[in-house]
Amino acid sequence: MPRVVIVGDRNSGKTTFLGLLYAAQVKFGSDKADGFRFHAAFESLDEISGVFQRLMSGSFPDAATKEGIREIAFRLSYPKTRLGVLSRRRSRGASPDPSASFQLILLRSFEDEVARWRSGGSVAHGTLSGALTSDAIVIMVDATSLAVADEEGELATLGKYDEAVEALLLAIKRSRDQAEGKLLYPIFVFTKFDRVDPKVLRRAKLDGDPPEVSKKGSHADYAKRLVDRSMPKTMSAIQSGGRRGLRFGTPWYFFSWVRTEEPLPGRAEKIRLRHSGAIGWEPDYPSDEYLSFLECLAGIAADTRP
Ligand SMILES: Nc1nc2c(ncn2[C@@H]2O[C@H](COP(=O)(O)OP(=O)(O)OP(=O)(O)O)[C@@H](O)[C@H]2O)c(=O)[nH]1
Ligand SMILES: [Mg+2]
Repeated sequence: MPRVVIVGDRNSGKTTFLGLLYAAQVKFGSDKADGFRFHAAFESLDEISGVFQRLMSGSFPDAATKEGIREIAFRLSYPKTRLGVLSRRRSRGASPDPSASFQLILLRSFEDEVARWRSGGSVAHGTLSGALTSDAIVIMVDATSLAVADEEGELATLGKYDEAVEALLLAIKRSRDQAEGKLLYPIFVFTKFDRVDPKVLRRAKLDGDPPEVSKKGSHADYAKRLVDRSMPKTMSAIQSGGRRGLRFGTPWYFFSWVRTEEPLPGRAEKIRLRHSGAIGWEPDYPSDEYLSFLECLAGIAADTRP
């Protein structure tokens, strides 16, 4: 079962992302015409369905529901036709399996953990150790933390977070230097992209909205331009070669967001709901991005199958 580790800063939108991922699975799993099947095999089903219910009624995760989620296992089956990613791989001889299981592991207080480990602790103990044996690493980038460095300058780097992710990637590489022909897949997810500073996009010469996820090349280019500038150390760790041992795959990129209502003074921020055929009402979010994310995991499952 592929292990997918999620890293992100505190309050970066991790739980909301997982809740929306769940919502996308429910949406496509319940739409018969689509034939996309999701089997709820969550170990933390209570928590994730609690987050899901809040999102569906227009609220962000609360402190109680967001504490619980650490590890989520899920099983996904899908019709062969939907998965372009898979059919490409299948032609290279991988045996088609119409379903795949995943384990999503959320590393909590990621920066604290990295700091503790770098000041003398060991990465093999504590929650970071889960990352050492992962098949893919999901790197959350909070779009609201992207900023322009100065009037004429480039985008600012994400400093400490960039260094923390770089350190983790290099540690994973070191710990698996005997692995021959092994790939670790980096996946960047921009969260809260509805709140990205328009100045940042203008400075990077990007349109106000990312291209649709179906336009693979331009979608990736758009994201890469932001990641290259904000996470330079992480990117060079990913590109660092070496003839032996673990290598990093070409990164994948996704965008996560929900639209919110105009904030009312003194009230918690509300998610904007939209009408949806299958379910009634749902958050206003880019479900294609989450579906593609799941397809990406399915592709990784096909590649990592022993
Ligand atoms: N506008 C907007 N706000 C978001 C989005 N995602 C998260 N937020 C805001 O960010 C807050 C934190 O989101 P969570 O998903 O709980 O973040 P987290 O990373 O799980 O937080 P911790 O578990 O506490 O580290 C939410 O309460 C929202 O206010 C988004 O897509 N759009
Ligand atoms: Mg959380």
